[in-house]
Amino acid sequence: MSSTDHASPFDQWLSGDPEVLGLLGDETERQSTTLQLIASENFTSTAVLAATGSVLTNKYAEGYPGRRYYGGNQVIDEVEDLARERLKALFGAEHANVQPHAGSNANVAAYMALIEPGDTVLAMRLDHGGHLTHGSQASITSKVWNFVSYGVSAATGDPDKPGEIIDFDQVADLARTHRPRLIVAGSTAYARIIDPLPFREIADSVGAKFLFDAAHPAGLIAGGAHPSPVGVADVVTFTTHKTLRGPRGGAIVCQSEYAKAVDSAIFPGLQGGPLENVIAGKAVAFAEAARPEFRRYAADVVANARALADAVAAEGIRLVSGGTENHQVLCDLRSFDAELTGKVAQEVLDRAGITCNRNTIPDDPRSPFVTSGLRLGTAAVTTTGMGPAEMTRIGALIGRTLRSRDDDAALGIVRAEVRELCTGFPPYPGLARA
Ligand code: DSN
Repeated sequence: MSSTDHASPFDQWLSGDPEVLGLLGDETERQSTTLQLIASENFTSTAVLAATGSVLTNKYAEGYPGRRYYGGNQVIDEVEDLARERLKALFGAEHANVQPHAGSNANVAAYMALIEPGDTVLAMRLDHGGHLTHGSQASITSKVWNFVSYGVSAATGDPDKPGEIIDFDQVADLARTHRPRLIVAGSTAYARIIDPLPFREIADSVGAKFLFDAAHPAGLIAGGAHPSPVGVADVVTFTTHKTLRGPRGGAIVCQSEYAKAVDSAIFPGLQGGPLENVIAGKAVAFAEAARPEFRRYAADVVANARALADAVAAEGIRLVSGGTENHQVLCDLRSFDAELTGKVAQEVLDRAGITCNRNTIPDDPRSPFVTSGLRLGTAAVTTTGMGPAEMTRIGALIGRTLRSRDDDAALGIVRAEVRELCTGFPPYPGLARA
């Protein structure tokens, strides 16, 4: 990234709306001067920003390329076809749907395509790392389908075999007992590789279909750092904005036999007009993820997560599952300070310019609003060019912040150090305030 600061086209185009322009400037400043450690976030390229902020937002395009319900979609068809072809090539998939507005929509559409209302689904427990759409009581999914949940094994306290990994014996037992029509792999807070093969074997043993929700590791899969579930699972859903580094949205790839059902589930089943500007941004991101340098990026994300995990562990914070194999570091704060909740830790880190989110940890005694854990992620900081040395420094800053949580002066010093660290790694030099 160049280091020249200049006014962006956005400044000019928004000059008639100083309120929104000001807020965009504030958020650019926040993203540039604080550490973005939310595991589900990233910095897109400026090419993705340009496509997402384009005239394609003006077009109604209900339907699919060649089968639209509105006129004037000749160019839009080419945009969506380009995105679909790039996505199929990226993952070696038979069919792609790039219209899901979000990962949640993609998951609900996959359920609609694969099973009937009332059918039983076996998916990961929310408090062990599963997603809301994996059957949480708060989600529509639990009202339409009958969810049974598997979790991770118990923590052992043994550093060589720490536990807290997916318990495939439990998955197999639950599958035999409940005979699900669908088994879901994938998580939102789990720091380990999820191997699709044992899930496939268990699904086959009970005649279930298999959905892999790759929302978090999609970029690691595209970059060759994690095994691909494509061709193993019947359907793979994911988000495009986490490790894949595209615009905010979802996508689905599947085997040809499910293509029609998946497409019908998204439109007209679940959504109306697709966001073709976002689909253009997805096309750009899929091409970027196919480049050799994205393989380096995916490997660096994982190496940085390991370095960050080591650094926070050195501060006395216990790592759920004993470490990490992906972009996430899941911290159990009770070892650091039994009184410190995830909520308080998130708030105090925010004050110091370190942005992350509180998270439940397996069998968390506290509520999901309070929690005993923190989830950290390295996808965004790796995009800015930070490496293991910066991760070590960030781990130490986190420790200092949490120890100094009642000391405003000490927090101010950390905040200044964070700002200085970020100055060397600007995510959008061209968008910096003049
Ligand atoms: N909320 C997203 C995350 O942070 O992982 C998942 O939807």
